[in-house]
Formats: sequence, C-alpha cells, structure tokens
Amino acid sequence: MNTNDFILVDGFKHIRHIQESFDEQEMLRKSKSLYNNLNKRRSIRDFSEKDIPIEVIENLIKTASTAPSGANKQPWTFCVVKSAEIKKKIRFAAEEEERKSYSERMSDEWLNDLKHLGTDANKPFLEKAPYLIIVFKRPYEIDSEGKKHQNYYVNESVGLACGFLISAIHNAGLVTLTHTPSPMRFLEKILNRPNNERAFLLLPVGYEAEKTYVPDIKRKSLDVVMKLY
Ligand code: IYR
Repeated sequence: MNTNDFILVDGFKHIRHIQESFDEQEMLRKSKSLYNNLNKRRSIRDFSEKDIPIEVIENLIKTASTAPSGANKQPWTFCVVKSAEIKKKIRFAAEEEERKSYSERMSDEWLNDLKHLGTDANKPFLEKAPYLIIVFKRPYEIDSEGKKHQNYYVNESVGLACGFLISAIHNAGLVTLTHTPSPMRFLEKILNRPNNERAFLLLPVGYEAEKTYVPDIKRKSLDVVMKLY
C-alpha cells in the first residue's frame, strides 16, 4: 500500500485504510478459533511467583491501548507494579478495605451470591503475582496552563481497554483476575497519581500456580445472550 495515500476532510488528514478480510470458510475458522481460545479464559486467584519479561507486560499494555475511546482521548494510565515493597503496601491496604466490605458493607444477598466462588478478604495474589497492573481512568486532562479538558465515555473506553488487556494476557498464556477492592482510593495515594486519575481496576498478572482449581461455573448459552431480529 502506498503510505502517502491520503485525503483531506475539513482540512484534517485521513489516511488510507485496508482491512484484511477472509473468505467465508477462513472467517468461520478464525472466529471459532478465537472463541475456543477465549472460552478457556478463567479468573485465577492462585499465582506462581515465576517472573515474566517486562517486554511481555509492555506488549500487553500496548495491546490494551489499541482499544477505541471517546474522541480518541485514550483516557487511561496503566501502572505496573513489580516492587515487592509497593505490592505489600497494596495488599495491606486492600485487605483492610476488603475486611470491612465482607464484614459490614456487602449485603447478605451479595455475600450469598459470592459463596460459590470461594472469595474472602485475604488477597495473597497481590504479593505473589510477579506484576500488578492498576488501571486508572482519566475523567479530564489538565493542559500546561492548568486548564481542565474533559474526556468522553470514560468508563466505556477504559472498560474496553481492560477487555483488550484481559484477552491479551490470556493469549500470552498468562492469567489474571479483575480485582476491585472497594473503595479504591488508596491505590491513588500509594502510587502517587495525579488529581485527574481514579483507580478503575487492579489486575494481577502471572503464571497460574502449579495446581489450580476454579469454581465449576458455566457461561450463559448463545440463545440467552443473543437475540436475532
Ligand atoms: N471485591 C471483593 C468482593 C467481590 C465482589 C464481586 I461482584 C466478585 O465477583 C468477587 C469478589 C473481592 O475482591 O473479594
């Protein structure tokens, strides 16, 4: 493709795009293959301490950062924690909040809904996993003159980026868990984040522990989740 091929739309440069497409048989094969692969993904709470090259983490975050976002503002920051000292601080603060959540804040119905997953306030994975990725959303930006500029569809955009990230982690043969200690403000403090960032999701990343068990739960079937009109 000639990379110099462009047009101007209202004075803005639009470059030529060519989406690679496939014949129907290949399209069927590829769509099924990705489904079969992602259908093997599980949320994992038992991690091995085995290290992962930082380049892998960088590739995972580059992949997450390809997600679409409102007005292409890319309103996210991915903080990567390898430091044992910071992981310890995060675990201590998260467990403190979680103990309050499990004992006071969560309703009986909520606790009952979680019973079959076997979760509790103890979060050893926050120290065991070789990396923690803490995703921050940026509801607004501050320019060099201190003026605020809003971002758009921030939750949707950052949620999409997290989806891409989780798929990329699974694709690399690693495991993760969408951990949402609540409230999450302690993460902003420990990581010294600027005022325009709010913690969105915490993902431990690593290999799964040698002998791992997961709850025997099922995905909803296609006829339940898809309605064809
Ligand atoms: N945030 C708590 C509780 C929790 C809530 C839901 I909804 C889950 O699907 C799993 C856990 C925790 O991390 O334990």
